[in-house]
Amino acid sequence: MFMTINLTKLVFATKNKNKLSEVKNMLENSNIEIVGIEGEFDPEETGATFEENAFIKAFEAAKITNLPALGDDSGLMVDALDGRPGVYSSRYEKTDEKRINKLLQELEHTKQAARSARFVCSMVIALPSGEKVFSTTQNCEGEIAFLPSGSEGFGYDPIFYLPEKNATMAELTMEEKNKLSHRAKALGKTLEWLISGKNN
Ligand code: ITT
Repeated sequence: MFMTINLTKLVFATKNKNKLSEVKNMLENSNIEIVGIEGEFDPEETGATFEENAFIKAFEAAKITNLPALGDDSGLMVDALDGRPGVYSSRYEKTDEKRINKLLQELEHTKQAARSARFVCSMVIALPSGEKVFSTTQNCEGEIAFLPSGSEGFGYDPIFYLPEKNATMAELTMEEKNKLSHRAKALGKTLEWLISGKNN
């Protein structure tokens, strides 16, 4: 007998309120409901890749809530730093401001042509049983600016420059960011999979 899994309601396995608002905004006109996770949620991110960490978060949230869960692990990979901070993006320093300042300092002597970088987002759907039913990893290409600019978004957005927009990610509205970001692309693939019905 096949078991049909209800994948129209998912719990989002994050403590990051900005990620939650972006995903909720993108799902506004869909029939997929996403709910935040209540209380303490801080599983140890021991994975070596974004995908492994997204699974760790999704499985933990699915176990706690007994609902299918969506995990998002994301970060910034800078070519001149051989891909750092990468999976350590949130552990690179203690606050967004310190993370930005440290990164700008590390790139102090790096010319514009060598400042290419990408935001990466892995999304994984896990079930309370521990089964990983979906995963995708998507990128958004850009450059590290010389100075922070803009006050929208979060994290590294003020120093992530998008040449085609002539703006940093933090100078875009949430709607604009949600058309091109790593998270928007990953959620797009996730939705395609959810809607295609391959999940039942
Ligand atoms: P959860 O683990 O609870 O989801 P978190 O903020 O710790 O929350 P990550 O472990 O995935 O999330 O770390 C992501 C890091 O990359 C963190 O420092 C973010 O600020 C940064 N980041 C991720 N997406 C970003 C985005 O869209 N814009 C700017 N910075 C981003």
